Amino acid sequence: MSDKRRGRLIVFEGVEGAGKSTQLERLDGHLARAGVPHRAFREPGGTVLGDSIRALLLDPLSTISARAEALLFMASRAELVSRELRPALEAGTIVFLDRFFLSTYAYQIAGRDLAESDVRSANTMATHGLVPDVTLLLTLSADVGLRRAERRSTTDRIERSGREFHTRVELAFREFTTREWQAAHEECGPIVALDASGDADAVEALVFDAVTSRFPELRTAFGAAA
Ligand code: Z5A
Repeated sequence: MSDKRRGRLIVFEGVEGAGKSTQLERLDGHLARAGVPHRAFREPGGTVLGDSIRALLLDPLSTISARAEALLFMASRAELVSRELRPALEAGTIVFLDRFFLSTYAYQIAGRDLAESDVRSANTMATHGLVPDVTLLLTLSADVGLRRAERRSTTDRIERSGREFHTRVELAFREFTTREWQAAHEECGPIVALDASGDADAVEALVFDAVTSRFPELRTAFGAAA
């Protein structure tokens, strides 16, 4: 399909507790202080329908089969892409997104063992061909990430999927950083792996470098905000 986008889609990915929300908030703060128009969304969610789906998907009391789970993530995504992401990008806005379809590839294909071809086809329908300008993949072991996330008072349904599930997810994310995998999955766009094991300031420096080297126009914005 033709791509009329003029904005930038910057996606954060990684295991639970990798620091995606923390880094997204920091980037968001830099751009806000510099007066650069931007939007931030998270998956699942970001629309009225998506927020209802999010509540269902994360509720520890929900019983959801693997295929239904994958399709619910897709429904939330389709709504977000058509109602929010595409219009914002076509208006020239920078869009930050906390998780996108790499998460489905990690959690539903590797984690739940669904067929890759089925999930990829459904995802093509959900994204309608939207490719991120860059995905910042925060790499961290599932163990460390879960320990960080456990500091929260509650755990959601997916967090409760067991250690083996989360190890499969971690290994999948690791595979996504390889050139071979990326060459076979062009729909994912460029993926930049960033070591998320340091403290939040160290990770922020890596994010800053990755974003400003890819989008030099933002270096000025960061400079103006400093
Ligand atoms: N999911 C899926 O299965 N399929 C899909 O297609 C999609 C998602 C899109 C969404 O839950 C769940 O849905 C998620 C994947 C699945 N489940 N799992 N498991 P969510 O949106 O509620 O959760 P999340 O995306 O995993 O976010 P998170 O747990 O909040 O992780 P995070 O955003 O990467 O981390 P954080 O909130 O920034 O930080 C977590 C804690 O660590 C917090 O206390 C921070 O202060 C601390 N932190 C952050 N950075 C650091 C550093 N560098 N050092 C030490 N401590 C840190």
